[in-house]
Amino acid sequence: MGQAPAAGNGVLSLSRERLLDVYRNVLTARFIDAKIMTLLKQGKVFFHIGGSGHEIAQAATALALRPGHDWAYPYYRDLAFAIQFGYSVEEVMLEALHRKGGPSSNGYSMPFHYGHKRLRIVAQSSPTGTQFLQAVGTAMGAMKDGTDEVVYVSSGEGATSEGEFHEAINWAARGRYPVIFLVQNNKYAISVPVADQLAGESVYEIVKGYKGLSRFRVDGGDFPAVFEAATEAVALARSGEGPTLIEADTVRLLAHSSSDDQKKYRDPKELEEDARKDPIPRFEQFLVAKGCLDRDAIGRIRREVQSLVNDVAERCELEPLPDESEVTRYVYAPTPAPPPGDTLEPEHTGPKVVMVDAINHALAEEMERNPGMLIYGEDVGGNKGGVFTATRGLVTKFGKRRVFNSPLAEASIVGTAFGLAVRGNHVPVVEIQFGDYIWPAFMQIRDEVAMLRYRSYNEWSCPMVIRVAVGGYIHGGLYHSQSIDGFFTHIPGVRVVFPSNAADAKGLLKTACRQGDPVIFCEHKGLYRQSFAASAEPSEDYLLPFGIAKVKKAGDDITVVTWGMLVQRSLEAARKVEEAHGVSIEVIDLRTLNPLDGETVLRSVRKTGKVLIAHEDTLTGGFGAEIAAIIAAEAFEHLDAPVQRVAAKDSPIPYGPGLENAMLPQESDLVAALTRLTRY
Ligand SMILES: Cc1ncc(C[n+]2csc(CCOP(=O)(O)OP(=O)(O)O)c2C)c(N)n1
Ligand SMILES: [Mg+2]
Repeated sequence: MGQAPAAGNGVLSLSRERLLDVYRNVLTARFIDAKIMTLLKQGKVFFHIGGSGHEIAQAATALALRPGHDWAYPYYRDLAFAIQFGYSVEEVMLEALHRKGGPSSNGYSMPFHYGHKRLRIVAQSSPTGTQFLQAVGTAMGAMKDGTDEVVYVSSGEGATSEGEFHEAINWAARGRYPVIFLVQNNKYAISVPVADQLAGESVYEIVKGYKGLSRFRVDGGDFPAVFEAATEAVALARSGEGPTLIEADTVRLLAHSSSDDQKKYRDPKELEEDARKDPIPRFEQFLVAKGCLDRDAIGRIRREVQSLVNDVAERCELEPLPDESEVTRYVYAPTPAPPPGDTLEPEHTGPKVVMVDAINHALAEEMERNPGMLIYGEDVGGNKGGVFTATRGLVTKFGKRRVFNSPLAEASIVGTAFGLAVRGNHVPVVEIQFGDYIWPAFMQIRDEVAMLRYRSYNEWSCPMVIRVAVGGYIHGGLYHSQSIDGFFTHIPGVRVVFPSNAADAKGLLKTACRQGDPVIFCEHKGLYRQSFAASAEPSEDYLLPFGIAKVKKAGDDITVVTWGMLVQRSLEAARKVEEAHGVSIEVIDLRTLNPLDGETVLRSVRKTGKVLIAHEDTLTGGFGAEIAAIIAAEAFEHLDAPVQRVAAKDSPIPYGPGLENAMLPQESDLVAALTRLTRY
């Protein structure tokens, strides 16, 4: 561990052919940068972000890895890494020209967001820093699976200011996971100089307190130095010695991207200085000194690579563009599991079970069935079984390899789950202790988990279940009571499930564990041990498909559409209004919000002509607004009264019981709204 490892042995072992191959690859990356900037000027490409100046740091690290065996999370500036790892010029060009057939995305993602299933490059996104935790998750899976795979993840120095970077270093060092963090310090994050970015201007210094993390700081233009550091890091990772951070000092020879002009904020002298440090001429000198190249060979290879890049670009311009009719094709798995079909619901005959125990049993049954399923979260790995005991006994039954504690970090929980899920043999079922604290994970859910399938044109997917304890009526105050359904139903790519009773919770959770897609599984804390939410326990083979609402009570005059805690309150209110006004009220429990069973809602509204939508989440922007809009668009002619909504007031949830009751929707609010509807 140190500023740079002892030089020599690794590089000496490299054959002339391998060194020349690296030379061709770094030249390829450099010429692609130039070519794409030309295509941009011609209006054929819309975005470029180049790696010029970073090539040696990237290629030397890639050379130490085994493509297709090891995994990679390269960042947008990693063109030379991608090429050294196995990306072809054609594949880069197809993506730059947003054509069909690129390995990362088929034209759905921006260029330079690398992804390649065969090479195990996980399709990348744009947020700076989300990749770190994902890489840790993939490495965690590598260790759990007993492999010697190593995971590469990279970024610039700016991205290491993101909290997730530090969470990832902590998690990787704590578990000694085989991750190589390559931080390419080019001294700028767009226009922000490193002095404004990092305490001490070096991430190598910043991370020195993490026990279990090895560290190197290298000159990123010095091929032997980077290769030695990377080789050492790979050896440590493969032999179970844990993660390494390599900080490589680089120069950014181009503007940040095609949307930037660095002359606006960088001194010409500094730019000249950087140009003098260009790592490619330096590498040429190194190869000449080693006797691998002479001046003629340099000229010849440069001409060959240049014409290859030009020829491939010309060919790729003729390739077809993606089919616009497919624009929403891979938001979700082509076939959900289990496929929706028979809606027959058996009479459950097991002994009565409360909801939290039904959830516990569903988890145990699915763990038994799927050896790739893993359960983790805060307080999950001990005898407590999470703060609500939903996971109690599972660690004893399935062991610490499969049921374990996470650090207290929600982005870490979801980010690592992403990294586990992409391996293809694991289904992480993670717990977020309170919905109120899911927000650190929001970036991972919104920008990563929900989008992976879409952005990679179905090449990668992210099957996972995020179990979240939600809801109020428990004197939990502002931060232990929130409903989150309004936020998460707004996200294409994640399913949102919200059971109201034990039997549904069991059947839906078992289905969630077998979905190919990510699922937000909302568990209402107030229902966990409620006697009215207890049910006869469904048998082990019972699966409740998503998207099938339940008519809890048939009726002809008014429809109530509801879910979660308000199902029971709606049934009570309906009975009272039926008695008082001689009407008949139908109550529908949606059970899953995404997918939404719009058919059952519309069929009922067309029959009754009046509808009340009731939910616990706040009114404005709540999912009820969406249902009201669907009814207005699809069943307007059948309506005899304005669509009514009962929801929480647009306010935080206060602590004092009287205040809490005043804020959250009560049975009396439902009775009042239903009574209003009887008058039309
Ligand atoms: C979370 C997030 N915030 C802001 C951005 C916009 N952005 C893209 S790159 C970048 C600078 C990154 O700098 P650095 O990590 O040093 O990498 P470099 O581009 O210098 O290689 C910023 C601010 C983003 N993509 N994601
Ligand atoms: Mg930078």
